[in-house]
Amino acid sequence: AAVARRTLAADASARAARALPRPGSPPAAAPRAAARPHRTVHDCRHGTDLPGGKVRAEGEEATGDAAVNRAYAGLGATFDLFLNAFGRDSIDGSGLPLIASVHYDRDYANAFWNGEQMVFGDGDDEIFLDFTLPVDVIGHELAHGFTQHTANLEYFSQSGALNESVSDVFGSLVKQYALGQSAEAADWLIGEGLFHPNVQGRALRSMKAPGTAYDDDVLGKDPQPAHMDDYVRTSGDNGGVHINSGIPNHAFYLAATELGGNAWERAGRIWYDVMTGGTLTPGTRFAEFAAATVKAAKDRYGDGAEIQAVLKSWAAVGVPV
Ligand code: ASN
Ligand code: ZN
Repeated sequence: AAVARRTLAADASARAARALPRPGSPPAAAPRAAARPHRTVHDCRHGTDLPGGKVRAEGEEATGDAAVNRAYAGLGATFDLFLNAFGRDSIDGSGLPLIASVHYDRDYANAFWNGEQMVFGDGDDEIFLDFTLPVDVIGHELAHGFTQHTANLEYFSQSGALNESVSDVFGSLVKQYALGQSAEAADWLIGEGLFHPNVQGRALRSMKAPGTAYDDDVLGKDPQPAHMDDYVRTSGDNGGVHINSGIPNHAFYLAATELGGNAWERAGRIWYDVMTGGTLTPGTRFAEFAAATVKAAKDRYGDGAEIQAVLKSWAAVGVPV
């Protein structure tokens, strides 16, 4: 049966190779058009119907609404990172149109990827400002789409914390790439500028120093660990996906700063290779992910500084490789 299948496949491809171009199709040697984003921003006008009314499409000029324009720019910044740093055409690798809705609901203090698009609230104006403000938050939400189209890490427990961490990694890289910042110059914060001035804190999370992003009377203290010894076992937050992401977040930070230079070039490429390499499963846990980064570092860079940096980083956060 296997032989027969191969023969059939060979026949089919030979037929395809002999096929004449259809009238109107471009000549075979024509260069492919450069990939470009296909963005659409919608306005929910404080309702919850998605996507809401279209207010800005690709190529249209800025509107009078800063949230719309920030979302549009953030989609572009994320598209640019994936294309220019990794050669990926949009988050699915096939030019997926990028859709965002702003002004979702009233006093909505979050942003999310719903499987098809991004959604941003205006914040509650007591703790959170507008969720389109930090470009890394836009990158974070879109990176959930990237994960959905690649490793599809299950949003629970360790695989969920990896899903969250991958969104923080690529969200932070979107910001670093947009600002042209090296690993040394980057703040490694997620959601800097999102808190209301009343809040005692700089950001939602810190990849450089998990657990120190905020310490506030109302919010309490940033609960993120930076080491497996402090892994938080909880039934809340899908098993602490936004908490324990501090551990792989910190490993990425350590690898990127150990290597130095632009984080998207080597550390980012290794993490990208892991996500797109086809070896992860939805249930992948920290140790398996760490082993995959070691293999990816070796496959791409051989026995050099990269694999050493990756090994050292996972050891520093207590994940065995
Ligand atoms: N903003 C959150 C996130 O992207 C929403 C959520 O909990 N899924 O992680
Ligand atoms: Zn997330």
